[in-house]
Amino acid sequence: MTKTSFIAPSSLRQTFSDALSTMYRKEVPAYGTLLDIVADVNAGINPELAVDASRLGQERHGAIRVGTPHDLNTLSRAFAILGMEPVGYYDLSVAGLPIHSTAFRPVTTQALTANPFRMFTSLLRPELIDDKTLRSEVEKILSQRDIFSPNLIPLLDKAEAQGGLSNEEGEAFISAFLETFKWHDKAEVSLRTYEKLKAYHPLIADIVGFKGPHINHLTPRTLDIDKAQIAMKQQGLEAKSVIEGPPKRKCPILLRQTAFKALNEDILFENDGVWQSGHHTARFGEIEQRGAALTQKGRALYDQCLANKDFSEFPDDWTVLREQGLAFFQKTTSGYVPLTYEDFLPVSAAGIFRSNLGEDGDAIGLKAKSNQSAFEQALGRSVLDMFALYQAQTEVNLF
Ligand code: OOG
Ligand code: NI
Repeated sequence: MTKTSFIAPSSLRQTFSDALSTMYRKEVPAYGTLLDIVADVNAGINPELAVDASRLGQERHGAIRVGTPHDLNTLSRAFAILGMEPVGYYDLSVAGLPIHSTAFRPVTTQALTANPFRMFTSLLRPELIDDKTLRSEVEKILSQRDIFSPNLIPLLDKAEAQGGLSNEEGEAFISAFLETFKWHDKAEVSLRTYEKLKAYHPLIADIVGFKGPHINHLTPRTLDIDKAQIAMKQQGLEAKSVIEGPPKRKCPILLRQTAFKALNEDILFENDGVWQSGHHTARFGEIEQRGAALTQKGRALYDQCLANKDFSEFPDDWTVLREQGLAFFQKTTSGYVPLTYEDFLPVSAAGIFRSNLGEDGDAIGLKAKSNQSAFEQALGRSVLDMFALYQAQTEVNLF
């Protein structure tokens, strides 16, 4: 087969993102309501206000949590086929959560414009479980579980060996990969084991207790999160009271997010052939408003403002932001436009995790350090530096 007959990674990513959205809409009807609210709000706003309007309707991010280095490594290989690379290292142990994360996403302006789908992906750090008995139980359960469809691996090997996939192979790859993200209403562990995991931390029950890393939210991008949040409440979705990230501004920067509370869902647990019913809380709804990507200088100022809970020092004018080197801009025929922030914010992510793990999702006292090298070893490669990627984007002229 010649190289030209391979389906483009961006096209596979688009198909995957659409398929995941369709699946999640069926699984969580409130997600459909959220999409409608966001579409209405966006339609009522001048899209020129968007940092990048062309991609709006199809823009989503999802999140999953996996248990083993092998799982993360396979995900990294599979996302690469969709043109998604791991960007950034997020240490959630500082927030008392026994995980560390990255975001898989497209990295060039061209690929981002084609489809900007991203996946926030977290890996459990069992070494942070200080109860040794529980830790070995967790490791045993995880070692017996395969989160990937048997159809996926041969296609993945083939894609890597031949440098791409044909249309038909691409379709088979996507449907096999989609399996990994499905919801399972039957747990893989007994109710007793589930309760034990949950008592230690609900995040561990979520990662370890099921057949796979069900997608826990899929987030559309809105142009006005304040309006969308009001509409969420009007539609009876229990939105959180605070919006994570920077305050409302004339020139949006980074990322503002809000979520509705996770659903409490019915689950069946098996114990020696006897089924018991119980519940699990994992899936929630989230919306986000994306603004400009900040330079390292801009990010340092943002972090300082966040720590002081005072953003008055942060300029709110595009020209000033550009002249002071606080945000990234791209040159177009109509002048300079800010680059969209494509990544996540660890403080917001920690807040989102906490509010969606229910009342027991609080921090546990972790004597942890970040461990990017262990994460990268699991991943099988290093994560990319977001600032270098934004810099590279600014060097591409859009005309
Ligand atoms: C991921 C939470 C992080 C975001 O938007 O910051 C996230 C999770 O709950 O698994 O999605
Ligand atoms: Ni999210």
